[in-house]
Amino acid sequence: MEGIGISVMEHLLLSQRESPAATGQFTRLLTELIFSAKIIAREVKKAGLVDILGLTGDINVQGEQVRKLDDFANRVLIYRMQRCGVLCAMASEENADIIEVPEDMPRGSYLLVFDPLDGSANIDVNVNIGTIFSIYRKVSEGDTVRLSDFLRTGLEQVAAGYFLYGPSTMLVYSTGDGVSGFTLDPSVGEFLLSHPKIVMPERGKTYSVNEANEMYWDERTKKTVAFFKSNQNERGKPYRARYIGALVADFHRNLLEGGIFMYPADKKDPAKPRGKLRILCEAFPLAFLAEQAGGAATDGAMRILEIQAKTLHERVPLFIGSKADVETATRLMRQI
Ligand code: AFP
Repeated sequence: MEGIGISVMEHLLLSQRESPAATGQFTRLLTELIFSAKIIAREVKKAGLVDILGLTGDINVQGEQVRKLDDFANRVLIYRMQRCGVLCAMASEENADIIEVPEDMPRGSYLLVFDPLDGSANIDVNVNIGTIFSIYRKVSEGDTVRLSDFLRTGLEQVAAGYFLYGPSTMLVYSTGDGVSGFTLDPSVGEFLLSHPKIVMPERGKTYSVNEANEMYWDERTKKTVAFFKSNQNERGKPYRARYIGALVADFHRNLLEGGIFMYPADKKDPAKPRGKLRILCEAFPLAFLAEQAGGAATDGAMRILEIQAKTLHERVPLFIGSKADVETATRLMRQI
């Protein structure tokens, strides 16, 4: 019926019915995640009107200044998700260690990894930000949750997605059967299916990279970025540069319109060349979505999803987006 879309709940229940082994636990998890995101979206919308902008004065595990909204989003997610009854532990970009669901609360077998507010440096200037999440099943035996339960390959994700707080609030997620996008209808407070079966264009027209880092790049990286600057896309036009500085927003644009996002390794710390983005809470979930939408993601040499995470806050170089563009970048990065 016109004007009444498919709600995310209806979508979830339909998928649940299609998999006979489903117990409803995953639906419960996502329902609580959606509720948390609605609370975060409500607060984001008030930014500028209430005292939620600026810094808390703390430094997080990444060595970055914590912003008030970052801290708020992190606390909402931990508080709500601990109570959903189907998780045994979580890992947040903001917390040094894993967060176990307390023993006096109902526990399940799922694990949740999240970046509570990606792109949080954009908060104070009213530019898009988002919450990225990734879901796994516990693999170790017994009740104790081990660090090894989180140190997996991206291929083991059960689901991944993000909430984007922009002009409209969106949920984009995949359970391994394609990617669906939902837009929050604020008048009824429901996410409605707005982007069914998202397919990333094979080649894009946009490249996104922080070119101010060029002085820290090696020759291969400089050549790879130069390729996108000087070459033509499939429409015979030069690629255009777009960089928001919030991975989730840059990724979302490229997911819908095609293109490549690059955050290569750099030598800002000359002793330790490395990428900036976190493998567990940024690279794995977005690589999962990219592949599910027909795109690709590598670290410049290897498929992101095949990498074995070694630490909770490990960082990785990232080349992600339209398949042909990522293949080109990976080929150029492999050349000596
Ligand atoms: P924050 O979540 O700390 O703002 O970091 C954002 C981010 O991890 C990612 O979303 C951006 O793409 C990237 O950093 C931007 O980094 P640069 O400012 O170094 O370009």
